[in-house]
Amino acid sequence: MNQTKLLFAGADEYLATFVEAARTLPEIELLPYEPGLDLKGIEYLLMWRPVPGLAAALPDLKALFCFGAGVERLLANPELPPHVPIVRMVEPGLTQVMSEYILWQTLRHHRRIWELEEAQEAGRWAPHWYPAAWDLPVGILGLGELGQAAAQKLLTFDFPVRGWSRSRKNLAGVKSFAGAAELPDFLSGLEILICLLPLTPETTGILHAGHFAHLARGASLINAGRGLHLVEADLQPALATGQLVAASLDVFSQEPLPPEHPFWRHPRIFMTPHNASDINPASGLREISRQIGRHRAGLPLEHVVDRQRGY
Ligand code: NDP
Ligand code: OXD
Repeated sequence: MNQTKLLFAGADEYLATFVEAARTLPEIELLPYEPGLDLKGIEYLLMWRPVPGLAAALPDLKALFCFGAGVERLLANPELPPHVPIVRMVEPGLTQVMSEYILWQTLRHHRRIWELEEAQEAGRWAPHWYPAAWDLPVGILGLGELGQAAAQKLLTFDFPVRGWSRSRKNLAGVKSFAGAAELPDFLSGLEILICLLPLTPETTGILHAGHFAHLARGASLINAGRGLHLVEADLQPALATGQLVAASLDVFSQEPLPPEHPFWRHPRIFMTPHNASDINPASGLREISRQIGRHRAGLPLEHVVDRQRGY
C-alpha cells in the first residue's frame, strides 16, 4: 500500500497517543517532526503550536491540518505559505466531548450546584427549588460545528435554545439570530450564555459588562471559546453585583492561568484547564486520512479556513 506521510508538529504532549492511533491506519505514515528531518516529499502537515519556519521549509506542502478547531494561532503566524490551505479540525470525537462539556456545565448552572456545595461544606440540609429546564433560555454564541452539536444536546433536555452566528441558520428548535444588529435581542433575558465562537478581531472581548447587562439578572456564563473573548476585568464586578451568579471558564487570556490570578479563588468561578474538548487521536486521524483521500482524488478539502474571515 502507498503510504502518505503526515508530519506531526507542535503538539509533543500528544505524540505518543497519535503514534499509537496511527498504527490502525496503514495508509498514513505519521512522522514526528524533529530538527534535521528530510522535509522533501512531505505533502501534509498536522500542527498545533506553530513551529518557527517549518511550514515555509516544506517544499512540497499541499495542506496544513490544524490540530484543533481554533486556528487563530496558526493565522497569526506570518510564515504560513499563502497558497497552502489550512484545514480546521472537525471530527466527531472533538464535537462529542465539547457537547458533553456544555451539557455538564449547563446542568451545573441549572442546578446551582454551588449552593449545594456551600450547604454541604456548612453541614446544612438545604433543599432548594429548581426551575424547569424549559423556563431557562440558553444562548450559544457561535452556531458552527460545536455550537450546533451543543444546541442539539441542550434541546434533548428541553432548554429553550437560541443561537447567534454571522449567517442565519435554519435548525429545528433553535431560534437563530444573525449578525451584530441582532446580538442585543439574542442576549435579552438569557439565563445561561455560552460562548463557542472562534477568536477573530470581531469576536475579541465580546463577553463584556455591556453585554452582560442584557442577560437576565443572575445569569450564568460558560466560556469554552477562547480566553480573549472575555473581558476578564468585567467578570468579578458582574458577579459582585449579582448581574451574573456564576461562571464556568475553560479558556483564559493567559494559559496556564498564573497561580496569583484571582479567578482561582473565586467560589462562583468553576475552571477547567483548556480541555473542554480535544481532538480524539483515533477519530481525528481517521478524519485527516479521509480528507487526504479526497484531496488525492482531486476533490476539494472540507473545512478550509477563510483567512480573511479568520475562521
Ligand atoms: P465553526 O467555524 O464551525 O463555527 C464558528 C461559529 O461562529 C459559526 O457559527 C460562525 O458564524 C460564528 N461566528 C464567527 N464569527 C462571528 C461573528 N463575527 N459574528 C457572529 N457569529 C460569528 O467553529 P467550531 O464550532 O468548530 O469551533 C468554535 C470555536 O470553539 C473554535 O474556534 C475554538 O475557539 C473553540 N474551541 C475550544 C475548545 C476548548 O477545548 N475550549 C475546543 C475546540 C474549539 P457562521 O456560521 O455564520 O459562519
Ligand atoms: C481547539 C482547542 O481549538 O482545543 O480545538 O482549543
